[in-house]
Amino acid sequence: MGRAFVYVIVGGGVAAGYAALEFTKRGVPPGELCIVSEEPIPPYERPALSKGYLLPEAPARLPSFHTCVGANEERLTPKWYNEHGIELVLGTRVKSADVRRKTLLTATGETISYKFLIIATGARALKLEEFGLSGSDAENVCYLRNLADANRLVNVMQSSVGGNAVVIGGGYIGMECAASLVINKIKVTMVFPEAHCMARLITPKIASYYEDYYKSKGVTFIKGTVLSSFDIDSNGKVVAVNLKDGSRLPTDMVVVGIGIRPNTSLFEGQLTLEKGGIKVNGKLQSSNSSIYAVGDVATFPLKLFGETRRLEHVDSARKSARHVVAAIMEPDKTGEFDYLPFFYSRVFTLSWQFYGDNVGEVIHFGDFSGNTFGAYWVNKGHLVGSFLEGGTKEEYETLAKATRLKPAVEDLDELERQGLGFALAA
Ligand code: FAD
Ligand code: NAD
Ligand code: ISD
Repeated sequence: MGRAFVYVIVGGGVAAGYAALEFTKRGVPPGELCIVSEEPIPPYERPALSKGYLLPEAPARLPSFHTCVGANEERLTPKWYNEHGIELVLGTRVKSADVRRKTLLTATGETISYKFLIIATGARALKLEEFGLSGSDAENVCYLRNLADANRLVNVMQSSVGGNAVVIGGGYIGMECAASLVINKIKVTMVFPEAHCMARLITPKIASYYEDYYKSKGVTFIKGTVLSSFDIDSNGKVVAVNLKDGSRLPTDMVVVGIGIRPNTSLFEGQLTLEKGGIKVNGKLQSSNSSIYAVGDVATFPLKLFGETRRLEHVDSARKSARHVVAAIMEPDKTGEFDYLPFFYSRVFTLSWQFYGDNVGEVIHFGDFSGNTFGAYWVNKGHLVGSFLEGGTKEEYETLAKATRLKPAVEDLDELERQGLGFALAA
């Protein structure tokens, strides 16, 4: 059995939702677009899962955060897809792809063929087992990638109120979940191997601000070590976390956020991969001219910095998705994807934004004993990256504009003195 479409998107996450909206804006006729997704629900704004979804009071729930509300665009409900003649094949994993025949085979045995394929399979959470550890299947060990994980985390949190949690990993998931756990009245210990939190992105000085803030909320940090094993009771629940440094942390629950792997396996051996993702050109087209890739799974040329990157953030998923649709539907009118990396987070009353690249010398500015401070990264005499905590909408916009311009920086002391003023003048 088989069906044929002009456009098929494999994966039904953030990028798929934004691509669907763009297809309709560009007038795709009904019946030409199909989205196949392992998830049983239409695309939603994944960032909500570690923020509003975990709140103890008035939590965010679907359908309120279907794409594309995160970019203040239309909310695409199942009815919307239906009205636009977009075929949603949900709860269905694609188990193999044949790029020569231009077909996908689903786990239900259906063959779906395409003229153009967009790979939007995102990424999966790394499991402890991949680091030689065990215990991921214990009933109070939680990961967070999709709605099913979020529902599980909510249930485990609700039965741990007043108790303790250990958060493994000091990256984005670790920091955002730790904040949510605190808000749910759970005492948190964070464990990670680096010297400070968010080591992939921020400086020790910025990290120290956030760690102090978290400590003021009762969070304990255990750094420079990793988990060695869990103590699991006869009911299959973790009761304590043992660390390599010899310490033992009794706990009611565990959250694990130790990074991701892009979902490339369908195409390994068929398409060129680079930096862990599907390699695409400036039109987001893979080594096969009928196949494109966007979002977390795509390694694309970052024109601004003259190198290829794979990014794991929602803005890049949204913008690459919009661009790919333009590149497919109007190839002659569409230039190369020219993206300024943008990452952000919001926890407690904190809120930061980052633009560009975090390489080169770092100049901090602002008031680290107050609420508004930031940093610039200067590489080869040019400003290439910027970070701001507690900025206004206008300040963030200014920072984004200035970072894209990569202005020359002659005097680092002067840059430090000017702080945000430098971006305003750029
Ligand atoms: P995804 O949104 O992950 O979608 C991939 C889809 O493909 C999924 O539906 C998956 O089930 C499906 N799929 C995979 N393989 C198959 C297959 N074989 N067959 C069928 N379907 C398949 N970024 C930020 O910038 N800010 C944030 O605050 C932020 N918060 C986040 C919070 C959480 C909890 C998580 C997990 C991520 C967060 N991110 C954030 C990252 C952001 O959500 C991702 O960068 C974004 O979702 C990537 O979009 P995507 O469409 O590429 O992948
Ligand atoms: P991450 O890469 O941000 O952090 C992984 C962390 O795992 C590292 O900081 C490290 O401390 C830790 N780690 C690695 N190996 C370990 C080990 N063996 N034992 C203990 N700790 C170990 O990944 P994440 O936090 O899992 O986030 C997953 C994905 O979700 C990422 O793609 C991220 O971009 C995305 N996300 C983004 C946001 C945001 O942008 N605000 C929020 C949530 C999630
Ligand atoms: O996707 C990302 C991310 O989360 C980062 O911190 O890319 C960056 C790089 O790792 C650094 O620019």
